[in-house]
Amino acid sequence: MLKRCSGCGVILQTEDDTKAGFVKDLSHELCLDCFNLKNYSKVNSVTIHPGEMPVIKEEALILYVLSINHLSLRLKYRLDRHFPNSPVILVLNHIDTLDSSVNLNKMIQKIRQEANKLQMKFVDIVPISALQNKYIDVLMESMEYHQKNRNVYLVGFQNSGKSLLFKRIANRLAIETTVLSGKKPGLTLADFSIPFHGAKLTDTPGIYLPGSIASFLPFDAYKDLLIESRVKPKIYQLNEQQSLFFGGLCAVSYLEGGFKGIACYASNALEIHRTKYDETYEKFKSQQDTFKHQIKDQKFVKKLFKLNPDIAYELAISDFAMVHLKGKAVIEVYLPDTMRVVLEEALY
Ligand SMILES: Nc1nc2c(ncn2[C@@H]2O[C@H](COP(=O)(O)OP(=O)(O)O)[C@@H](O)[C@H]2O)c(=O)[nH]1
Ligand SMILES: [Mg+2]
Repeated sequence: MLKRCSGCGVILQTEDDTKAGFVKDLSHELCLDCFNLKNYSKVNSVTIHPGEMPVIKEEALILYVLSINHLSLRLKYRLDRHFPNSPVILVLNHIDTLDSSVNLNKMIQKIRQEANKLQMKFVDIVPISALQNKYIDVLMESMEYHQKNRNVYLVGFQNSGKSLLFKRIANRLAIETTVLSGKKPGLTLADFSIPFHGAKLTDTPGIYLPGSIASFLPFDAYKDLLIESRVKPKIYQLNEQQSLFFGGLCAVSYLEGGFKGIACYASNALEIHRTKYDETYEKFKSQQDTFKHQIKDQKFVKKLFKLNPDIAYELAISDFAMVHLKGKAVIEVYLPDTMRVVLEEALY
C-alpha cells in the first residue's frame, strides 16, 4: 500500500529528493517539505501545483471558501456549472484582515445581487475567520441545515484557508486531523476527510491561481507580503500623472481623473512610495536594486485600465496589494507580464 504524507497527502517516496513526497525512509509520517514547514517554517522548493476546480460528481454540499484577498476573483468560476446539482455555501474567509469600518452586510448584499444577476445561487453566504475561530459555529449550523445527508466538500483557491477551516471544524467535533495549513500555496495535495453528521467532510487541494507572488519570489521574501493580518488602508491623494511604486514589484500610475484619493491595502512589509509619472520607468529601473522586494529577470509590461464614472473599483495586484479608487480614471500598471492584475467592482 502506498503511504501518504499526513500533512499534505502526497504519496511518500525515497527515490528523488528534488520531487514532492521525498522521505529518507518510509517510517516518516511527513514528507520532507511538510516536515520543514511544520518545524522550521521553511519552504525550500516552491513547486506550485496547478490544481483545478475539483470534479465532484455526486450530489454534495459545497463550501466555496473565498478569501477576502481574492474577492476580485469571485466571479472567475461559474460554480453552478461546476456543481450543477449541489447547493453551494459561499464562505468568506479572512474577515479579520478587513478594516473595522467595513460593512460586511453590505458586502454580502452586493455579492447576492451579482450572483442573482448571473443566476448563480448561493444557499448561504457566511463570513468567517478561520484564523481567529470566528463564526465557525454559525457556518456549522448552516452546513447541518443544508447538508441533508450529503457529503460536504471544501473547495476554493489556494491559500483561501480551507485546510485551517477544516482543522477548526474537526476540532469542534473533537476529531484529530493532521492536514497542514500554511502560506505556501498549493500545500494540500490530496483530499482529507473526516466524518460529518453521518456523511463526510472533505478538504480538497486548492485551485491554482496563475500570477501569484509565490511564482516570482522565494518563500522568505513573499511570506511577509501576503495579507494575513488587519491592514489599515494607506490613502494617497494623487494628482494626475503621479505614480506609486510597490517595492520593486510593480508601479501603478494615475494618468487621468483629476485630484483623487486612492486607498492601498497591502502588508506593512511592502514599501509604497510616490513619484512623478514622467520619471516612473527610469526610476523603477535605476532604483530596482535598492527595493527590499524586487523581481529581476522578468519582462515588465504596461497594462492600461479605464475606469467608468461613479463606480468604486478594486485593482488587485497578484496577492500583495489591493488598490481602491472611484472612476472615472485611467490607470497604467507596470508589472511582470505573467503577474496577475484584476480590475473588479470593489465590495467595500
Ligand atoms: N488572517 C487570516 N489568515 C488565515 C485565515 N485562514 C487561513 N489563514 C492563513 O492563510 C494561509 C493559508 O491557509 P490554508 O488553510 O493552508 O489555505 P488552503 O490552501 O486553502 O488550504 C495560512 O497561512 C493560514 O494561517 C483567516 O481567517 N485569517
Ligand atoms: Mg489546504
